[in-house]
Amino acid sequence: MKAILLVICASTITLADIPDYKFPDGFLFGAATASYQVEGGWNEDGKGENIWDRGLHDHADWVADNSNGDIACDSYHKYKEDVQLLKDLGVNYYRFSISWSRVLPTGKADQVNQAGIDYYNNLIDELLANGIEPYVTMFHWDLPQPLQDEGGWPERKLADYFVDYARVLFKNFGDRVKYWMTVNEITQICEGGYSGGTFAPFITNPGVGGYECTHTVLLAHGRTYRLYESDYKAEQNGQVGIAIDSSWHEPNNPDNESDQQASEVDMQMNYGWFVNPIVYGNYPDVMIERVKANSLAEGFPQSRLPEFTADEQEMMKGTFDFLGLNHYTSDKVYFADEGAGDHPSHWADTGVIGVIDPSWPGSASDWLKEVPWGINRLLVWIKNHYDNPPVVITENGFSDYGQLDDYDRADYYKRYLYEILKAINEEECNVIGYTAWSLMDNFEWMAGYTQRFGMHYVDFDDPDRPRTRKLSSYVYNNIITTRHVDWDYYPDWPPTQENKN
Ligand code: PNW
Repeated sequence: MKAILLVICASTITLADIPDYKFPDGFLFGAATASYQVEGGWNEDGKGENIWDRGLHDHADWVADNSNGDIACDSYHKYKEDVQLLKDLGVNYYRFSISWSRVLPTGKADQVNQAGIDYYNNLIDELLANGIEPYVTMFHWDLPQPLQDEGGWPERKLADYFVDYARVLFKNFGDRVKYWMTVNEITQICEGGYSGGTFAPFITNPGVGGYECTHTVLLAHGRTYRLYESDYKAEQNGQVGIAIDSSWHEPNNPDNESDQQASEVDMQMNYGWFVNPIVYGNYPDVMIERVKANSLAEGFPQSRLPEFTADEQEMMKGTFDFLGLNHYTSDKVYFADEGAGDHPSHWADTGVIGVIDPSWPGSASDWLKEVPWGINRLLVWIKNHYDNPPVVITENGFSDYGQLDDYDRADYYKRYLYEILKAINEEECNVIGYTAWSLMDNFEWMAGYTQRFGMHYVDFDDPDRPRTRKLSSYVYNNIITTRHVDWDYYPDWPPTQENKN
Protein backbone atom coordinates (compact mmCIF):
# COMPACT_ATOMS: atom_id res chain seq x y z
CA MET A 1 0.00 0.00 0.00
CA LYS A 2 2.72 2.39 1.03
CA ALA A 3 4.68 1.56 -2.08
CA ILE A 4 1.71 2.24 -4.34
CA LEU A 5 1.20 5.69 -2.85
CA LEU A 6 4.88 6.44 -3.24
CA VAL A 7 4.88 5.54 -6.90
CA ILE A 8 1.75 7.55 -7.48
CA CYS A 9 3.16 10.60 -5.65
CA ALA A 10 6.46 10.35 -7.50
CA SER A 11 4.74 10.68 -10.85
CA THR A 12 2.38 13.34 -9.43
CA ILE A 13 -0.70 11.39 -10.40
CA THR A 14 -3.40 10.89 -7.82
CA LEU A 15 -5.68 7.89 -7.56
CA ALA A 16 -8.53 10.02 -8.85
CA ASP A 17 -6.71 10.43 -12.18
CA ILE A 18 -6.46 6.69 -12.75
CA PRO A 19 -9.45 5.34 -14.64
CA ASP A 20 -11.35 2.65 -12.75
CA TYR A 21 -11.50 0.05 -15.54
CA LYS A 22 -13.65 -3.07 -15.21
CA PHE A 23 -12.87 -6.54 -16.50
CA PRO A 24 -15.23 -7.25 -19.43
CA ASP A 25 -18.10 -9.74 -19.15
CA GLY A 26 -16.80 -13.20 -19.92
CA PHE A 27 -13.26 -12.46 -18.68
CA LEU A 28 -12.24 -15.49 -16.60
CA PHE A 29 -9.98 -15.81 -13.57
CA GLY A 30 -8.03 -18.87 -12.47
CA ALA A 31 -5.16 -20.19 -10.41
CA ALA A 32 -2.44 -22.59 -11.53
CA THR A 33 -0.21 -25.43 -10.37
CA ALA A 34 1.72 -28.24 -12.10
CA SER A 35 1.86 -31.98 -11.42
CA TYR A 36 5.47 -32.43 -10.32
CA GLN A 37 5.31 -29.30 -8.17
CA VAL A 38 2.23 -30.29 -6.13
CA GLU A 39 1.15 -33.92 -6.52
CA GLY A 40 3.73 -36.05 -4.74
CA GLY A 41 2.81 -39.73 -4.83
CA TRP A 42 5.79 -40.08 -7.12
CA ASN A 43 5.72 -43.90 -7.21
CA GLU A 44 2.19 -44.64 -6.00
CA ASP A 45 -0.47 -46.77 -7.66
CA GLY A 46 1.53 -47.63 -10.74
CA LYS A 47 2.95 -44.22 -11.65
CA GLY A 48 6.13 -44.51 -13.75
CA GLU A 49 9.38 -42.64 -13.18
CA ASN A 50 9.86 -39.29 -14.93
CA ILE A 51 12.93 -37.18 -15.66
CA TRP A 52 12.49 -35.03 -12.54
CA ASP A 53 12.17 -38.10 -10.31
CA ARG A 54 15.34 -39.53 -11.82
CA GLY A 55 17.33 -36.28 -11.97
CA LEU A 56 16.66 -35.21 -8.39
CA HIS A 57 17.00 -38.68 -6.87
CA ASP A 58 20.42 -38.88 -8.49
CA HIS A 59 21.47 -35.30 -7.70
CA ALA A 60 19.76 -34.11 -4.50
CA ASP A 61 22.48 -31.51 -4.00
CA TRP A 62 21.53 -29.68 -7.19
CA VAL A 63 18.41 -28.30 -5.47
CA ALA A 64 18.80 -25.37 -3.06
CA ASP A 65 17.44 -27.24 -0.01
CA ASN A 66 18.23 -30.77 -1.28
CA SER A 67 14.50 -31.37 -1.66
CA ASN A 68 12.39 -32.85 -4.46
CA GLY A 69 8.76 -33.41 -5.48
CA ASP A 70 8.37 -36.91 -4.00
CA ILE A 71 5.64 -35.66 -1.66
CA ALA A 72 5.42 -31.94 -2.48
CA CYS A 73 1.96 -30.62 -1.43
CA ASP A 74 0.62 -34.19 -1.42
CA SER A 75 -2.17 -33.11 -3.77
CA TYR A 76 -2.36 -36.72 -4.94
CA HIS A 77 -4.17 -37.34 -1.64
CA LYS A 78 -5.40 -33.85 -0.80
CA TYR A 79 -7.00 -32.77 -4.06
CA LYS A 80 -10.41 -32.28 -2.41
CA GLU A 81 -8.88 -29.71 -0.05
CA ASP A 82 -7.27 -27.97 -3.05
CA VAL A 83 -10.69 -27.69 -4.69
CA GLN A 84 -12.07 -26.10 -1.50
CA LEU A 85 -9.24 -23.53 -1.57
CA LEU A 86 -10.11 -22.75 -5.19
CA LYS A 87 -13.78 -22.40 -4.30
CA ASP A 88 -13.07 -19.99 -1.45
CA LEU A 89 -10.73 -18.05 -3.74
CA GLY A 90 -13.67 -17.62 -6.13
CA VAL A 91 -11.87 -18.59 -9.34
CA ASN A 92 -13.66 -19.67 -12.51
CA TYR A 93 -11.07 -22.30 -13.42
CA TYR A 94 -8.14 -24.33 -12.15
CA ARG A 95 -5.11 -24.72 -14.40
CA PHE A 96 -3.37 -27.97 -13.43
CA SER A 97 -1.19 -30.38 -15.38
CA ILE A 98 -1.42 -34.10 -15.95
CA SER A 99 1.56 -36.26 -15.09
CA TRP A 100 2.30 -38.21 -18.28
CA SER A 101 3.90 -41.09 -16.36
CA ARG A 102 0.98 -41.35 -13.94
CA VAL A 103 -1.30 -42.05 -16.92
CA LEU A 104 1.21 -43.90 -19.13
CA PRO A 105 3.95 -45.33 -16.85
CA THR A 106 6.29 -46.11 -19.76
CA GLY A 107 5.28 -43.01 -21.71
CA LYS A 108 3.72 -45.16 -24.41
CA ALA A 109 0.02 -45.69 -24.96
CA ASP A 110 0.02 -49.49 -24.94
CA GLN A 111 -0.05 -49.50 -21.12
CA VAL A 112 -2.61 -47.22 -19.50
CA ASN A 113 -2.51 -46.93 -15.70
CA GLN A 114 -6.16 -47.01 -14.60
CA ALA A 115 -5.30 -45.61 -11.14
CA GLY A 116 -3.84 -42.55 -12.87
CA ILE A 117 -6.95 -42.10 -14.99
CA ASP A 118 -9.06 -42.45 -11.83
CA TYR A 119 -7.07 -39.76 -10.02
CA TYR A 120 -7.66 -37.17 -12.75
CA ASN A 121 -11.30 -38.24 -13.17
CA ASN A 122 -11.81 -37.63 -9.45
CA LEU A 123 -10.09 -34.24 -9.58
CA ILE A 124 -12.04 -33.14 -12.67
CA ASP A 125 -15.36 -34.30 -11.20
CA GLU A 126 -14.65 -32.59 -7.88
CA LEU A 127 -13.86 -29.33 -9.70
CA LEU A 128 -17.01 -29.45 -11.81
CA ALA A 129 -19.15 -30.33 -8.78
CA ASN A 130 -17.87 -27.08 -7.26
CA GLY A 131 -18.48 -24.98 -10.36
CA ILE A 132 -14.79 -24.75 -11.33
CA GLU A 133 -13.71 -25.38 -14.92
CA PRO A 134 -10.67 -27.64 -15.48
CA TYR A 135 -7.91 -25.99 -17.62
CA VAL A 136 -5.52 -28.80 -18.38
CA THR A 137 -1.84 -28.67 -19.34
CA MET A 138 -0.84 -31.99 -20.91
CA PHE A 139 2.87 -31.56 -20.28
CA HIS A 140 4.52 -29.39 -17.64
CA TRP A 141 8.09 -30.70 -17.87
CA ASP A 142 7.74 -34.21 -16.33
CA LEU A 143 8.75 -36.44 -19.26
CA PRO A 144 8.53 -40.22 -18.64
CA GLN A 145 12.09 -41.45 -18.07
CA PRO A 146 11.79 -44.30 -20.62
CA LEU A 147 11.21 -41.69 -23.35
CA GLN A 148 14.31 -39.81 -22.22
CA ASP A 149 16.17 -43.11 -22.42
CA GLU A 150 15.26 -43.09 -26.12
CA GLY A 151 16.85 -39.65 -26.47
CA GLY A 152 14.08 -37.36 -25.23
CA TRP A 153 12.60 -34.36 -27.05
CA PRO A 154 15.42 -33.82 -29.56
CA GLU A 155 14.27 -37.12 -31.15
CA ARG A 156 11.41 -36.56 -33.65
CA LYS A 157 9.65 -39.80 -32.62
CA LEU A 158 8.78 -38.06 -29.33
CA ALA A 159 6.11 -36.17 -31.28
CA ASP A 160 4.48 -39.52 -32.13
CA TYR A 161 4.48 -40.55 -28.48
CA PHE A 162 3.03 -37.19 -27.43
CA VAL A 163 0.18 -37.39 -29.92
CA ASP A 164 -0.61 -40.94 -28.68
CA TYR A 165 -0.65 -39.60 -25.11
CA ALA A 166 -2.88 -36.67 -26.10
CA ARG A 167 -5.35 -39.11 -27.68
CA VAL A 168 -5.59 -41.00 -24.37
CA LEU A 169 -6.35 -37.71 -22.61
CA PHE A 170 -9.00 -36.57 -25.12
CA LYS A 171 -10.65 -40.02 -24.96
CA ASN A 172 -10.74 -40.23 -21.18
CA PHE A 173 -11.27 -36.61 -20.11
CA GLY A 174 -12.47 -34.69 -23.17
CA ASP A 175 -16.13 -35.14 -22.29
CA ARG A 176 -15.54 -32.78 -19.33
CA VAL A 177 -12.32 -30.88 -20.12
CA LYS A 178 -12.98 -28.04 -22.58
CA TYR A 179 -9.68 -26.13 -22.32
CA TRP A 180 -6.41 -27.84 -23.18
CA MET A 181 -2.86 -26.59 -23.29
CA THR A 182 -0.45 -28.99 -24.99
CA VAL A 183 2.78 -27.94 -23.26
CA ASN A 184 4.08 -25.42 -20.75
CA GLU A 185 6.98 -23.12 -21.70
CA ILE A 186 9.04 -24.54 -24.56
CA THR A 187 11.99 -22.33 -23.56
CA GLN A 188 12.31 -23.98 -20.18
CA ILE A 189 11.70 -27.51 -21.52
CA CYS A 190 14.23 -27.16 -24.32
CA GLU A 191 16.80 -24.48 -23.51
CA GLY A 192 16.71 -25.49 -19.83
CA GLY A 193 16.61 -29.25 -20.42
CA TYR A 194 18.71 -29.79 -23.55
CA SER A 195 20.91 -26.68 -24.08
CA GLY A 196 21.84 -25.17 -20.73
CA GLY A 197 21.33 -28.26 -18.59
CA THR A 198 19.66 -26.25 -15.82
CA PHE A 199 16.42 -28.30 -15.78
CA ALA A 200 15.76 -32.05 -16.20
CA PRO A 201 17.06 -34.02 -18.02
CA PHE A 202 20.08 -31.72 -17.37
CA ILE A 203 21.69 -32.14 -20.77
CA THR A 204 24.22 -29.55 -21.94
CA ASN A 205 24.26 -29.07 -25.70
CA PRO A 206 24.03 -25.34 -26.36
CA GLY A 207 23.02 -24.03 -29.76
CA VAL A 208 21.83 -27.46 -30.88
CA GLY A 209 19.84 -29.37 -28.23
CA GLY A 210 17.37 -26.55 -27.59
CA TYR A 211 16.60 -26.09 -31.31
CA GLU A 212 16.14 -29.83 -31.95
CA CYS A 213 13.96 -30.19 -28.85
CA THR A 214 11.85 -27.18 -29.80
CA HIS A 215 11.28 -28.50 -33.30
CA THR A 216 9.85 -31.77 -31.95
CA VAL A 217 7.75 -30.03 -29.30
CA LEU A 218 6.27 -27.66 -31.90
CA LEU A 219 5.40 -30.57 -34.21
CA ALA A 220 3.89 -32.44 -31.25
CA HIS A 221 1.78 -29.36 -30.45
CA GLY A 222 0.65 -28.83 -34.03
CA ARG A 223 -0.25 -32.46 -34.61
CA THR A 224 -2.16 -32.61 -31.32
CA TYR A 225 -4.16 -29.54 -32.36
CA ARG A 226 -4.97 -31.23 -35.70
CA LEU A 227 -5.89 -34.50 -33.96
CA TYR A 228 -8.40 -32.67 -31.76
CA GLU A 229 -9.76 -30.79 -34.74
CA SER A 230 -10.32 -33.92 -36.85
CA ASP A 231 -11.38 -36.49 -34.23
CA TYR A 232 -12.75 -34.74 -31.15
CA LYS A 233 -13.74 -31.12 -31.67
CA ALA A 234 -17.15 -31.75 -33.25
CA GLU A 235 -18.24 -33.89 -30.34
CA GLN A 236 -16.31 -32.40 -27.42
CA ASN A 237 -16.41 -28.78 -28.53
CA GLY A 238 -13.37 -27.63 -26.58
CA GLN A 239 -10.33 -25.46 -27.29
CA VAL A 240 -6.65 -26.27 -27.67
CA GLY A 241 -3.87 -23.79 -26.92
CA ILE A 242 -0.36 -23.74 -25.52
CA ALA A 243 1.37 -21.91 -22.66
CA ILE A 244 4.46 -19.99 -23.76
CA ASP A 245 6.53 -17.84 -21.43
CA SER A 246 7.95 -14.47 -22.30
CA SER A 247 9.51 -11.58 -20.51
CA TRP A 248 9.14 -8.12 -22.03
CA HIS A 249 12.40 -6.92 -23.58
CA GLU A 250 12.41 -3.13 -23.33
CA PRO A 251 14.93 -1.19 -25.45
CA ASN A 252 17.70 -0.12 -23.06
CA ASN A 253 17.38 3.41 -24.39
CA PRO A 254 13.86 3.68 -25.84
CA ASP A 255 14.96 6.53 -28.18
CA ASN A 256 17.93 4.63 -29.60
CA GLU A 257 17.18 2.90 -32.90
CA SER A 258 19.70 0.12 -32.37
CA ASP A 259 18.20 -0.69 -28.94
CA GLN A 260 14.73 -0.71 -30.51
CA GLN A 261 15.96 -3.27 -33.04
CA ALA A 262 17.59 -5.31 -30.26
CA SER A 263 14.23 -5.42 -28.50
CA GLU A 264 12.54 -6.67 -31.67
CA VAL A 265 15.23 -9.31 -32.32
CA ASP A 266 15.12 -10.49 -28.71
CA MET A 267 11.31 -10.81 -28.83
CA GLN A 268 11.46 -12.74 -32.11
CA MET A 269 14.28 -15.04 -30.99
CA ASN A 270 12.71 -15.86 -27.61
CA TYR A 271 8.96 -15.68 -28.24
CA GLY A 272 8.47 -15.54 -32.02
CA TRP A 273 10.63 -18.72 -32.07
CA PHE A 274 7.55 -20.59 -30.78
CA VAL A 275 4.60 -18.41 -31.71
CA ASN A 276 5.53 -17.63 -35.32
CA PRO A 277 5.31 -21.33 -36.33
CA ILE A 278 1.97 -21.71 -34.53
CA VAL A 279 0.45 -18.58 -36.07
CA TYR A 280 2.21 -18.34 -39.47
CA GLY A 281 3.73 -21.83 -40.00
CA ASN A 282 7.46 -21.10 -39.71
CA TYR A 283 10.22 -19.62 -37.54
CA PRO A 284 10.65 -15.84 -37.81
CA ASP A 285 12.79 -14.77 -40.80
CA VAL A 286 15.22 -12.93 -38.55
CA MET A 287 15.79 -16.14 -36.58
CA ILE A 288 16.30 -18.28 -39.68
CA GLU A 289 18.87 -15.75 -40.95
CA ARG A 290 20.76 -15.26 -37.71
CA VAL A 291 21.11 -18.95 -36.80
CA LYS A 292 22.18 -19.81 -40.34
CA ALA A 293 24.81 -17.05 -40.51
CA ASN A 294 26.29 -18.04 -37.15
CA SER A 295 26.20 -21.77 -37.97
CA LEU A 296 28.09 -21.29 -41.23
CA ALA A 297 30.63 -18.97 -39.59
CA GLU A 298 31.17 -21.60 -36.90
CA GLY A 299 31.92 -24.22 -39.54
CA PHE A 300 28.65 -26.12 -39.56
CA PRO A 301 27.72 -27.23 -43.09
CA GLN A 302 24.14 -26.02 -42.56
CA SER A 303 22.02 -24.12 -40.09
CA ARG A 304 21.65 -25.55 -36.58
CA LEU A 305 17.99 -24.51 -36.76
CA PRO A 306 15.88 -27.39 -38.15
CA GLU A 307 13.55 -26.67 -41.09
CA PHE A 308 9.83 -27.30 -41.43
CA THR A 309 8.87 -28.92 -44.74
CA ALA A 310 6.22 -27.16 -46.83
CA ASP A 311 3.63 -29.68 -45.61
CA GLU A 312 4.64 -29.15 -41.99
CA GLN A 313 4.35 -25.39 -42.40
CA GLU A 314 0.83 -25.82 -43.72
CA MET A 315 0.01 -28.18 -40.84
CA MET A 316 1.45 -25.86 -38.16
CA LYS A 317 -0.19 -22.66 -39.37
CA GLY A 318 -3.04 -21.54 -37.12
CA THR A 319 -2.75 -24.34 -34.55
CA PHE A 320 -4.22 -22.42 -31.61
CA ASP A 321 -7.62 -21.45 -30.28
CA PHE A 322 -5.95 -19.20 -27.70
CA LEU A 323 -2.36 -18.26 -26.87
CA GLY A 324 -1.43 -18.92 -23.26
CA LEU A 325 1.10 -16.41 -21.96
CA ASN A 326 3.23 -16.99 -18.85
CA HIS A 327 4.71 -13.67 -17.83
CA TYR A 328 6.60 -12.60 -14.72
CA THR A 329 9.18 -9.93 -15.46
CA SER A 330 11.09 -7.71 -17.93
CA ASP A 331 14.60 -6.66 -18.86
CA LYS A 332 16.32 -3.89 -20.85
CA VAL A 333 18.18 -4.91 -23.95
CA TYR A 334 20.86 -3.76 -26.40
CA PHE A 335 23.00 -5.43 -29.06
CA ALA A 336 26.23 -7.03 -27.88
CA ASP A 337 29.31 -5.80 -29.78
CA GLU A 338 31.20 -9.05 -29.37
CA GLY A 339 28.26 -11.47 -29.35
CA ALA A 340 26.15 -12.30 -26.34
CA GLY A 341 27.67 -15.64 -25.32
CA ASP A 342 29.86 -18.58 -26.29
CA HIS A 343 29.45 -20.12 -29.73
CA PRO A 344 27.41 -22.06 -30.57
CA SER A 345 24.50 -21.03 -28.38
CA HIS A 346 21.06 -19.49 -28.56
CA TRP A 347 22.47 -16.48 -26.67
CA ALA A 348 25.13 -15.96 -29.32
CA ASP A 349 22.54 -16.40 -32.09
CA THR A 350 20.34 -13.77 -30.45
CA GLY A 351 23.27 -11.37 -30.00
CA VAL A 352 21.44 -9.30 -27.43
CA ILE A 353 22.37 -8.46 -23.82
CA GLY A 354 19.61 -8.09 -21.22
CA VAL A 355 20.05 -6.12 -18.01
CA ILE A 356 17.88 -5.43 -15.01
CA ASP A 357 17.13 -1.90 -13.89
CA PRO A 358 18.34 -1.65 -10.27
CA SER A 359 15.31 0.49 -9.42
CA TRP A 360 12.91 -2.40 -10.10
CA PRO A 361 11.62 -4.01 -6.88
CA GLY A 362 12.87 -7.57 -6.36
CA SER A 363 11.37 -10.81 -5.13
CA ALA A 364 12.81 -13.98 -3.55
CA SER A 365 13.90 -15.09 -7.05
CA ASP A 366 16.84 -13.18 -8.49
CA TRP A 367 15.34 -13.35 -12.03
CA LEU A 368 11.99 -11.91 -10.97
CA LYS A 369 11.72 -8.12 -10.68
CA GLU A 370 8.40 -6.30 -10.49
CA VAL A 371 7.83 -4.34 -13.72
CA PRO A 372 4.05 -4.01 -14.16
CA TRP A 373 4.15 -1.89 -17.35
CA GLY A 374 6.15 -4.69 -19.03
CA ILE A 375 3.06 -6.86 -19.34
CA ASN A 376 1.22 -4.00 -21.01
CA ARG A 377 3.91 -3.50 -23.65
CA LEU A 378 4.20 -7.24 -24.21
CA LEU A 379 0.45 -7.55 -24.80
CA VAL A 380 0.54 -4.67 -27.29
CA TRP A 381 3.51 -6.31 -29.08
CA ILE A 382 1.57 -9.60 -29.34
CA LYS A 383 -1.51 -7.79 -30.65
CA ASN A 384 0.54 -6.03 -33.33
CA HIS A 385 2.55 -9.08 -34.46
CA TYR A 386 -0.12 -11.78 -34.49
CA ASP A 387 -3.30 -9.95 -35.46
CA ASN A 388 -4.69 -9.55 -31.96
CA PRO A 389 -5.10 -13.23 -31.05
CA PRO A 390 -7.11 -14.34 -28.01
CA VAL A 391 -4.63 -14.36 -25.12
CA VAL A 392 -5.04 -16.09 -21.77
CA ILE A 393 -2.47 -15.11 -19.16
CA THR A 394 -1.70 -18.68 -18.07
CA GLU A 395 0.79 -17.68 -15.34
CA ASN A 396 1.75 -14.53 -13.49
CA GLY A 397 3.01 -14.28 -9.94
CA PHE A 398 5.56 -13.25 -7.36
CA SER A 399 7.91 -15.09 -4.98
CA ASP A 400 8.73 -14.41 -1.35
CA TYR A 401 9.77 -16.53 1.64
CA GLY A 402 6.32 -17.68 2.69
CA GLN A 403 4.94 -15.00 5.02
CA LEU A 404 1.14 -15.00 5.51
CA ASP A 405 0.87 -11.19 5.31
CA ASP A 406 2.18 -11.17 1.74
CA TYR A 407 1.51 -7.52 0.88
CA ASP A 408 4.18 -7.54 -1.83
CA ARG A 409 2.43 -10.39 -3.68
CA ALA A 410 -0.97 -8.71 -3.27
CA ASP A 411 0.42 -5.45 -4.69
CA TYR A 412 2.14 -7.29 -7.55
CA TYR A 413 -1.22 -8.81 -8.54
CA LYS A 414 -2.98 -5.45 -8.30
CA ARG A 415 -0.41 -3.64 -10.43
CA TYR A 416 -0.09 -6.35 -13.10
CA LEU A 417 -3.85 -6.82 -13.33
CA TYR A 418 -4.31 -3.07 -13.67
CA GLU A 419 -1.83 -3.02 -16.57
CA ILE A 420 -3.82 -5.85 -18.18
CA LEU A 421 -6.99 -3.79 -17.70
CA LYS A 422 -5.27 -0.88 -19.46
CA ALA A 423 -4.22 -3.16 -22.33
CA ILE A 424 -7.82 -4.28 -22.75
CA ASN A 425 -9.46 -0.88 -22.35
CA GLU A 426 -6.93 1.49 -23.91
CA GLU A 427 -5.24 -0.76 -26.51
CA GLU A 428 -8.07 -3.18 -27.32
CA CYS A 429 -5.86 -6.19 -26.62
CA ASN A 430 -7.86 -9.41 -26.80
CA VAL A 431 -7.01 -10.74 -23.33
CA ILE A 432 -9.70 -13.18 -22.20
CA GLY A 433 -8.41 -14.68 -18.97
CA TYR A 434 -5.90 -14.41 -16.14
CA THR A 435 -4.27 -17.17 -14.12
CA ALA A 436 -2.37 -16.50 -10.90
CA TRP A 437 0.71 -18.61 -10.22
CA SER A 438 0.22 -20.15 -7.80
CA LEU A 439 -2.73 -21.53 -5.88
CA MET A 440 -0.34 -22.61 -3.13
CA ASP A 441 3.33 -22.82 -2.22
CA ASN A 442 4.90 -25.72 -4.08
CA PHE A 443 8.15 -27.27 -5.29
CA GLU A 444 9.89 -24.40 -7.09
CA TRP A 445 12.24 -26.56 -9.18
CA MET A 446 15.94 -25.89 -8.45
CA ALA A 447 14.97 -23.48 -5.64
CA GLY A 448 13.13 -26.31 -3.87
CA TYR A 449 10.83 -24.94 -1.17
CA THR A 450 13.00 -21.86 -0.47
CA GLN A 451 11.01 -19.57 -2.79
CA ARG A 452 7.24 -19.41 -2.35
CA PHE A 453 4.75 -18.35 -5.04
CA GLY A 454 1.52 -19.44 -3.32
CA MET A 455 -1.61 -17.57 -2.31
CA HIS A 456 -1.83 -20.31 0.34
CA TYR A 457 0.98 -21.22 2.69
CA VAL A 458 1.93 -24.91 2.81
CA ASP A 459 3.83 -26.30 5.79
CA PHE A 460 6.25 -28.77 4.21
CA ASP A 461 7.58 -29.84 7.63
CA ASP A 462 4.19 -31.22 8.62
CA PRO A 463 3.38 -34.66 7.15
CA ASP A 464 -0.24 -33.46 6.64
CA ARG A 465 0.94 -30.53 4.50
CA PRO A 466 -1.66 -28.14 5.95
CA ARG A 467 -2.65 -25.15 3.76
CA THR A 468 -3.26 -21.67 5.21
CA ARG A 469 -4.72 -18.67 3.40
CA LYS A 470 -2.37 -15.77 2.86
CA LEU A 471 -3.44 -12.12 2.61
CA SER A 472 -3.02 -12.15 -1.20
CA SER A 473 -5.78 -14.78 -1.53
CA TYR A 474 -8.29 -12.27 -0.11
CA VAL A 475 -7.03 -9.51 -2.39
CA TYR A 476 -7.30 -11.75 -5.46
CA ASN A 477 -10.79 -12.80 -4.37
CA ASN A 478 -11.75 -9.13 -4.05
CA ILE A 479 -10.55 -8.43 -7.61
CA ILE A 480 -12.48 -11.44 -8.96
CA THR A 481 -15.73 -10.57 -7.21
CA THR A 482 -15.65 -6.79 -7.79
CA ARG A 483 -14.16 -7.19 -11.32
CA HIS A 484 -11.81 -4.25 -10.90
CA VAL A 485 -8.67 -3.33 -8.95
CA ASP A 486 -9.56 -1.71 -5.64
CA TRP A 487 -6.28 -0.03 -4.63
CA ASP A 488 -7.54 0.50 -1.07
CA TYR A 489 -8.73 -3.02 -0.40
CA TYR A 490 -6.80 -5.13 2.08
CA PRO A 491 -8.43 -7.58 4.47
CA ASP A 492 -8.24 -7.00 8.21
CA TRP A 493 -5.09 -8.77 9.26
CA PRO A 494 -4.65 -11.20 10.86
CA PRO A 495 -8.04 -12.55 9.77
CA THR A 496 -10.72 -12.99 12.41
CA GLN A 497 -13.01 -16.00 12.54
CA GLU A 498 -15.86 -14.03 10.89
CA ASN A 499 -14.01 -12.57 7.91
CA LYS A 500 -11.99 -15.68 7.16
CA ASN A 501 -13.88 -16.32 3.94
C1 PNW B 1 7.41 -20.92 -14.67
N1 PNW B 1 12.17 -16.91 -16.21
O1 PNW B 1 8.74 -21.06 -15.03
C2 PNW B 1 6.88 -22.34 -14.58
O2 PNW B 1 5.87 -22.61 -15.51
C3 PNW B 1 6.45 -22.74 -13.21
O3 PNW B 1 6.47 -24.14 -13.11
C4 PNW B 1 7.30 -22.06 -12.16
O4 PNW B 1 7.05 -22.52 -10.86
C5 PNW B 1 7.05 -20.57 -12.27
O5 PNW B 1 7.31 -20.09 -13.58
C6 PNW B 1 7.86 -19.73 -11.30
O6 PNW B 1 9.22 -19.90 -11.53
C7 PNW B 1 9.55 -19.98 -15.30
O7 PNW B 1 13.36 -16.98 -15.80
C8 PNW B 1 10.80 -19.97 -14.74
O8 PNW B 1 11.80 -15.89 -16.87
C9 PNW B 1 11.68 -18.95 -15.04
C10 PNW B 1 11.28 -17.94 -15.91
C11 PNW B 1 10.04 -17.95 -16.47
C12 PNW B 1 9.17 -18.97 -16.15
